[in-house]
Amino acid sequence: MTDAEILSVLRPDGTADPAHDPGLPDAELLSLYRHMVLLRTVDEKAITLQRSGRIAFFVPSTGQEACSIGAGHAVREGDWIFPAYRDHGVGLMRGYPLASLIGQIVGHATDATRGRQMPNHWCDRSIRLVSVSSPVATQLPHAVGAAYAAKVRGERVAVLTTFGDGGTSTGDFHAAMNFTGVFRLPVVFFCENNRYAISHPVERQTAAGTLSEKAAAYGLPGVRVDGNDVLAVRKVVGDAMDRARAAEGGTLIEALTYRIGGHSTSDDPTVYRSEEEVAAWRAKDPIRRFAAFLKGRSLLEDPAAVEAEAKEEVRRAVEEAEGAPPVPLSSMFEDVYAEIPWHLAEQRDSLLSGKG
Ligand SMILES: Cc1ncc(C[n+]2csc(CCOP(=O)(O)OP(=O)(O)O)c2C)c(N)n1
Repeated sequence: MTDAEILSVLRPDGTADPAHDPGLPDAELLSLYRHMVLLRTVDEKAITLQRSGRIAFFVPSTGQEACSIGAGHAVREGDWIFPAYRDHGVGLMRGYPLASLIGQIVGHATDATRGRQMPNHWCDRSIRLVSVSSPVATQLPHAVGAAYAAKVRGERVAVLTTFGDGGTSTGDFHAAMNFTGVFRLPVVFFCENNRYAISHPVERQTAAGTLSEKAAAYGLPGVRVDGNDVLAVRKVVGDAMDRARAAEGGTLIEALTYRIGGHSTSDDPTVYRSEEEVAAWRAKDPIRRFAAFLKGRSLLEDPAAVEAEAKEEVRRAVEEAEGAPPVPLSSMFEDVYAEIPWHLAEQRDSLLSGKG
């Protein structure tokens, strides 16, 4: 991989490069920060819940908060989101309620997916947040389909889809990028290159110098951005979404970042990564970096207060989700058929009578 042209805004001295600063109002800057802290707090709590047997599984995004939150902030009402499993931050930034997010991982009655989905498989029709796909990169052709439909209907919306570096090796990536190029569709492909697909390093994933240069083969612009810089991510995703809404076609964005924790709660990353490598990326923490910028602008006085507020919000959401009753057994037979077929009705009755 080469280091060619990586766009960043936040400079080492904590100031923003005026050439690319998206120029967000103070309240929006603070909102970005709060959501990044909230996202990290969700991770910490979810890992504790999983380790103590209160949830089954979790996919953390620690280290990648600037990607999800920066990209999520560029999504407007009417746009569609087809996210990867690691991007709960996109929904959170778009207004997906924390109570729903925690409800989904706990899987009790407050879970909109009624305990049928794995944790991290969120969806919310009201904000066009389409259900997370488990198979790597299958969300890309789904996003393209939604974009094609929007184009046919003459709607001026953009479609954001997010995925990892491993996703670029799939046939779905090729088909989605090609279709988007040929039909000039409003899709923003946001690839979070966190350097690993579970244990598989990105250098073994491709022989190309960068992932963004793959865009050229499909006639799309390809952009590389510092994925630990929330303002830079906001800038490039915002520009690409604007282009999409203006019917100027799709974009591939490669955000360079790093997953600080395991791939999921079922992974032990110490067997394939060195402590030095992780420490080097910890030093580039996206939240600390943004906090330095906010402090320089006198917008953030007390980061500990923001953290305490996030902890309390998450604590309350967990309490609500765990306090909800379990999903009733009968729900297993609902939501598929408008009229339940006789053989399923028979099975349901047998189960509910306790004789099943
Ligand atoms: C088609 C398919 N193959 C394999 C898997 C198992 N799997 C789950 S996540 C993952 C790695 C994906 O890595 P990447 O796309 O880089 O995203 P990241 O997890 O790093 O965010 C794999 C191989 C899967 N879910 N789907």
